[in-house]
Amino acid sequence: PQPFNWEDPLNAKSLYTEEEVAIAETAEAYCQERMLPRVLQAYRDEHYDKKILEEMGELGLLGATIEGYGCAGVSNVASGLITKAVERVDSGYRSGMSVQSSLAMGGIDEFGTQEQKEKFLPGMAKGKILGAFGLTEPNHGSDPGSMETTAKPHPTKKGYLSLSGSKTWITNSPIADVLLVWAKHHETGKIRGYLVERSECPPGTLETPALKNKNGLRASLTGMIHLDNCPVPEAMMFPDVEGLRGPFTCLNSARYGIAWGMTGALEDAVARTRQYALDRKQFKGNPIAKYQLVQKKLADAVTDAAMGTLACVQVGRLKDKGEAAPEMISLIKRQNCDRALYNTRVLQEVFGGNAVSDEYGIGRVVANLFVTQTYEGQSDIHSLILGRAITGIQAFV
Ligand code: TGC
Ligand code: FAD
Repeated sequence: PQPFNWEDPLNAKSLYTEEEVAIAETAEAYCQERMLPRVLQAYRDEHYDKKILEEMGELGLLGATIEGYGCAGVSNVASGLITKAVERVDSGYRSGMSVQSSLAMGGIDEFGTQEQKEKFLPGMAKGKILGAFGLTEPNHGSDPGSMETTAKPHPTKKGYLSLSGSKTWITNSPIADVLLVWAKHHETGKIRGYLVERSECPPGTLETPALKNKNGLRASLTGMIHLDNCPVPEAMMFPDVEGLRGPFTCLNSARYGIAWGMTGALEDAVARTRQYALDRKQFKGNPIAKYQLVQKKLADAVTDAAMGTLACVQVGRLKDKGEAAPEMISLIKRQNCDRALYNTRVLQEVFGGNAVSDEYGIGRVVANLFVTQTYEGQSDIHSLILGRAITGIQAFV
């Protein structure tokens, strides 16, 4: 029989191309050697080092599936493997990357004019221009279709629209150079996408305060976006896309990435727990890894990580062919987030009192995974998306 590898139990690696393996190795080396040593202090200080995006840009890891504009143009599986490597270190670092790559760059690539693409994408690919994605509002999270932010003709500036409203819980907003804001257009009442450039906004028209004292995702920067009659050139509106199809198309890629990221976070928790259980001795000098209840916890987590990875590979291959239904992405986002959160909460028990010390990392992973289960569609919302597809009846309202 073939030997069993607990780190890749179903031999997912056999499904990757040589190029995908090489990309994964580059990403893993960067993440383990240069990101991991920073994360404990960053999490304590609630600090996000924006140089990380520049470093990722130098390695070609940003907007990696985009063709042209200095982007690598790799497969969806390769991009998933990058995401997995980053989230193995911390969900906050993956969050910063997802917003840059999938939500902001992805939106511009999919819906932007040629001028918008040329203006932003090359700098964003290098991590020199930072992006944010403003959909959620204080009163409208799961139901973004009810948003209140509006775009009206600017009262004094010809050729400009005036954006007003507030967005909240926006990753990277305090440091973003370009903010992709979704707002209702005055003529049609339909949601449109607008690229708000910080450097072009007169004082007082754009504020992006940070949201501090988070108890999860502390190594990522989160803030608000306040727009007060902010002038935005009409040329900075996405020309064609109307309605929720715009933001949700961007979310399809980001949600797909989170599903991959979950397998990295869970594998990291498994590796930490396995080592701890082998080292820690209780009752007659036995390592706690000897006890069946501890072994079951590891077996459950390893199984979910392995199956979650295979599901991501399948959806990634379909995505490359343009054959991935959005509900498939809801399925893997929900499943991988729920199983990662469940399993890490159980694995945390193996650390006993030491779980409470941040040095062991497991508490950070659990706190982060609550957020990943919540953003980009809370798991129950994805249940309803799937329920609608199964029954033909929508249960949101
Ligand atoms: P619904 O009637 O379902 O759809 C409205 C229009 O949108 C189209 N559509 C999609 N298009 C592409 N991809 C998808 N996945 C799509 N889902 C829907 C749909 O075809 C329709 O088009 P049209 O042309 O007919 O108008 O809209 P609804 O209002 O009933 O939606 C309900 C629901 C619950 C599905 C939706 O609102 C939802 O998914 N809510 C969750 C909100 C969410 O995910 N927010 C994410 C904010 S961004 C974020 O969290 C970033 S975190 C980043 C990080 O730090 O990593
Ligand atoms: P609510 O919509 O108020 O939901 C609260 C609870 O009610 C949830 O459990 C939900 O499932 C449940 N619920 C709601 N409606 C129903 C229903 N019809 N049936 C059953 N249950 C229901 N947003 C952005 O736009 N850009 C970002 O970059 C971004 N980054 C984020 C970073 C962080 C750290 C966090 C925490 C959030 C971020 N978000 C971002 C926002 C995120 O997408 C929202 O928090 C999420 O969509 C949920 O919205 P809400 O918080 O308003 O919760």
